[in-house]
Amino acid sequence: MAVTDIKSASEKLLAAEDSRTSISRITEEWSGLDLETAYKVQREVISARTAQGRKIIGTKLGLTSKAKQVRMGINSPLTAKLLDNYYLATDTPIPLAALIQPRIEPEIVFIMKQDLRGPNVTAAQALAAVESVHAGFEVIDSRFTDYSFALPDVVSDNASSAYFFMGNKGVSPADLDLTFEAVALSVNGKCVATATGAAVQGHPAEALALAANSLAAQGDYIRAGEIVLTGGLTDAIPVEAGVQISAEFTNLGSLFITAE
Ligand code: 0L1
Ligand code: MG
Repeated sequence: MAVTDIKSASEKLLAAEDSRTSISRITEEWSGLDLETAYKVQREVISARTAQGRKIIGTKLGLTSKAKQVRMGINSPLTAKLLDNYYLATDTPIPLAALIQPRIEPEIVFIMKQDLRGPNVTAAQALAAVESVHAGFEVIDSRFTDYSFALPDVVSDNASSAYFFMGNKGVSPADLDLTFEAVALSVNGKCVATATGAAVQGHPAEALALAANSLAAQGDYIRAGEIVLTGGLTDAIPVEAGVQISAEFTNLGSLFITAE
């Protein structure tokens, strides 16, 4: 299928996800795909999923930390949508058969108590709109072979979204200093990376403000009740069958996840 416009790009991404078959960069075939158009492709992908019955339950940020930006070779954060079928309870193993090349990354997650509309939202205003803060894990699964993409590709691909987990423990943002909230990421009991909330744009509330301000440019906003993933705190690690992965936070609790 030749990719020349928003419709054909979205159809190629949907087919890749449905058939669990990776594809080459859209920007290789469609060099004119700019960032603004890429967000239109993302919206087309999400519209196709909502037409199939999926519901939008939140927003996610990607590439908000240096660790992620360096790994992916892209130094600009992006936003994407969370659909209801991305959510997994923490006792559910990651379903590898549904995925192409899964990786997992620990995240700080917000549940919103108020709408947040850009432009010009500050981090303080963003944090004041948060109901509770949770430990999280995001499972990403780029539809592009070997995660080889440019910014317009990964924006079109809804920021590699696949699944996410969230801890039950919710802490009021007033009771935390998220700059210093630390996480230890471990694989089979061995710590492989650590980070603090400062890794995410200096403070996860800065990432939240960034999301509200960039959504405003698309005529969109963050709604009360939505879940917001603020972006991987560390580099993402590959997920294999039988692995045990944990994210232990200072105050947000711990998540222990397996895959099969
Ligand atoms: O595939 C990717 O790494 C892009 C999505 C980034 C997710 C994140 O930084 O949280
Ligand atoms: Mg992420």
